[in-house]
Amino acid sequence: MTKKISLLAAASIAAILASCGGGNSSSLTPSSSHPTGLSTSVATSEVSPSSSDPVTVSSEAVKKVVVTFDLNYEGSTPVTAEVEVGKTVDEPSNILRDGYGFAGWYLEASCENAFDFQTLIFDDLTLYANWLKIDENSRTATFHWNLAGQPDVYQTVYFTSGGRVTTKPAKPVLVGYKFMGWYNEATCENEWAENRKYSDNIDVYAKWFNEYVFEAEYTQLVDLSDEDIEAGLANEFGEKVGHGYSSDTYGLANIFPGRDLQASNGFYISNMYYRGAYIEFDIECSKAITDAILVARMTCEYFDMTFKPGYYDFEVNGANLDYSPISMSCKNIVDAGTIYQGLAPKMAEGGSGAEVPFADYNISTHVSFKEGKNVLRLVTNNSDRQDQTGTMAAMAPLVDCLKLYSDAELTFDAHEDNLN
Ligand SMILES: [Ca+2]
Repeated sequence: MTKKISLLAAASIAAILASCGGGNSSSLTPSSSHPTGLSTSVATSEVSPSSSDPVTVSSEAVKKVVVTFDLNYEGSTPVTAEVEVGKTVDEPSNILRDGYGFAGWYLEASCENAFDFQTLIFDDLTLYANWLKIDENSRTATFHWNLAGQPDVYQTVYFTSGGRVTTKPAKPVLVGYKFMGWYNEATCENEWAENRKYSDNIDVYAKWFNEYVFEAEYTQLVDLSDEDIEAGLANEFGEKVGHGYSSDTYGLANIFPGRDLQASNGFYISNMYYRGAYIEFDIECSKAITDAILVARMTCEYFDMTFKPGYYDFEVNGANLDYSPISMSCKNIVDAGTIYQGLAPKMAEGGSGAEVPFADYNISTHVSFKEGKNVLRLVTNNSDRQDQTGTMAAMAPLVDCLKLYSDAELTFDAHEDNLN
């Protein structure tokens, strides 16, 4: 029996070790360390009253603190995890006790204040397991992944009949998806009321949106329409016109490398510095939707810039999206030990050429697409010429990519030949 509990402790430590590197406990994936149902399982092993010495794992690489997981019952063996200062700790899996259901980690042995695993840890910390004795009043809340390709159960927790579900699993995270909350049914129509009291076992289902990343450098830059040529948006060869600082650019020359700016896919589109300039994303949608989430990854060049509807537009099938003003700042950009104010380092006297890294900006949570083909355009709609910016005739962001979230299937007509 002693051997069995030792193996259990070792497994927990291995799970902690396996997840310590990233320092982000919220990334629960269906890997071998995933806590699917494990942290709430009922142990069949007996508990050994043997050594109570914590098992500590050492590393000298970076400053670390120790989180001790005290199982909080007589004879239990605590496990510990080393965490980089300022990071989160992962919740250990497979926490077992005979006759009890695991009911979460608390800040004190009396289990009054639940620990939030999103908390950044700066000092040594001890957490205490809470347990619910399994009896005729015990009920289970089963949280389901509710996503094809994933296991059925994400986590099961115990609660007392007539009470609230006091132990809630950490928010599930999965690359390529966005978790949208817990729902009462697999079809995700009614949001789960987590503060309600329940008398019977319940099932709760995760709602997911697919994540799509559409790169600006894969939008159409050549073979533009005669209409665009006549409007001066493309040259006589059908290449998209860009206005740069000192000269015009055409077609694929509007693509710039941006690895240093943390550009998705390593490239972005610039030079849309004149009224009417646009970047168009042609998107096929599997069904009519009204609740897609749109995030634009952008940055500013040369100057602080503020964008708002009517000045720089996000146009879906001809209608402008309403969005809250977005301010981008070149201030406080640190490069080679210098803090630059007002102008990007590439413009400041003695500047090194460094620019402002790309960032994600929330545009809308209510984007409507129709079934079939949709056109999403980013349109420069101002003529704010800045004195120092050469031939540039408007304010516009550098555009890296769009991120769209929806339960529909979205297909981007990507011109991947642009980078060949
Ligand atoms: Ca990009």
